[in-house]
Amino acid sequence: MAKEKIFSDVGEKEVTRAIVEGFSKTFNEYVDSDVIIVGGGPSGLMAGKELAKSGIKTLIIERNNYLGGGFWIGGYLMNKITVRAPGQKVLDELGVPYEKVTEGLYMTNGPHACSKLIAAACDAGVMIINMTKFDDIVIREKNRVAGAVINWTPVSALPREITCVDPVALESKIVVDATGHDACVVAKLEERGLIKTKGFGAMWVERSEDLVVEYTGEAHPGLVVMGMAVSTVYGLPRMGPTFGAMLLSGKKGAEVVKEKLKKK
Ligand code: 48H
Repeated sequence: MAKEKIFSDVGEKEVTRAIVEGFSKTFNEYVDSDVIIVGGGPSGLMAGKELAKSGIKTLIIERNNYLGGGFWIGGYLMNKITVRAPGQKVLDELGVPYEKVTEGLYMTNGPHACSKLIAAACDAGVMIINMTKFDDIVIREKNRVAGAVINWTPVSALPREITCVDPVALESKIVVDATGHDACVVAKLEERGLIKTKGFGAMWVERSEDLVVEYTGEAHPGLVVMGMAVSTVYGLPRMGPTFGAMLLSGKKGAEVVKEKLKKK
């Protein structure tokens, strides 16, 4: 007697069509978004979650095939994530278990914290495109940032002689630079003499985290900066392997974006 089949009769062509059509539909819809967040690290994911939760059409573009940036492995190749108070309140919100190390310092496991944050952003309705590298800015009247020029990461990674492939552009009301130390979006404004960045300063955790949250905001019309990119833009001290400011900067950045969208 023939064994009963476990799986359906769906073949390769249906699988391929599902992927191509599904991606095209999403991509087509998000060619025009309210907000494009460049960078899917802790600050970008946090902001994306908050924005999408408020019904704002939010797209995260991430150059890697994974999300989370530096949030998987906190520091020194040891996957413990620390947050200084009040960062643990965000861990509570995300349902991430943690331990108290000492008064004002909390510790959790990177994979657990990062996967919960990614899931929260996805649950809130953020659209995510991976393996997509931010390449340049779209500029409109009065040098307002109005979108992102992107290309597939493998195309950007190969020498020009063998990948002479033009990028495409996405439009949005606001662009967010959440690309970490390199502040890649701001760098494109700087290349054109539209902004001057200072580069992040030496480590001084007690100062750094408050300042990063304080300076999170619009760095140029249409461009909001959050996370470690804030330190790079304003020359603030770095904080080392602790993430409270990244999470709170993402939250504050989302509030700034919401205010900007109200005025548009
Ligand atoms: C698409 C890009 C591009 C690009 C980069 O580095 P991240 O984790 O950034 P933050 O700011 O959310 O968090 C910083 C934190 O991880 C950290 O490094 C800390 C606290 N350091 C302290 C210190 O003293 O050093 O994530 C940025 C994300 C990554 O996933 C990148 O792959 C992505 O942005 N990205 N995506 N196009 N051109 N550049």
